[in-house]
Amino acid sequence: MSSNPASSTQAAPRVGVVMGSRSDWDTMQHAADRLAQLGVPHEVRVISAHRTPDALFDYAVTAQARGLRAIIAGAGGAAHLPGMLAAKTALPVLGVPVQSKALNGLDSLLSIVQMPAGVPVATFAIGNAGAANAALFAAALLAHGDADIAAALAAFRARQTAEVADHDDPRK
Ligand code: RP5
Repeated sequence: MSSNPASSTQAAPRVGVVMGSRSDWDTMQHAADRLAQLGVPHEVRVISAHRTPDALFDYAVTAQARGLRAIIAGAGGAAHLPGMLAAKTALPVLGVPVQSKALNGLDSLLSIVQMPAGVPVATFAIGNAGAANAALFAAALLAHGDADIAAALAAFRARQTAEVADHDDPRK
């Protein structure tokens, strides 16, 4: 497995990044970008729980056999995509509430986080931060069995720490 970001969408995908609409891409690109930076092979798809339910079921039931190890699912409003994926796969599903226009994403958050016991969805923050953190979490899941991803994750954390220390005077 290479940690070269350029190879992260060419190797067999280990993480699926799915979203309910193309309109979610502005948010979900933060997950895909972070996976690419960490060299995590991934794929990106638009799949809607409401508009393409059969495609959702097919994606979920074939995901593990295709080699995916986690699914990051973003949706907004009545955000059923992460929960329905979790209902049809044993893979970890990482839910990203997309910020909706009507309710600023509180609807998305509650739709994703309030799963019934027995069908878990790991739920992240609303919007860009949630998408980026879902990618970091997926990388952490994979890092246990992949030294390259573990090293990329450690390097990212070290850079992040150094950037804060290097700019610790907010007036400069
Ligand atoms: C959800 O409805 C999608 O995840 C999106 O956040 C929201 C609005 O979708 P569009 O009407 O922009 O396609 O299913």
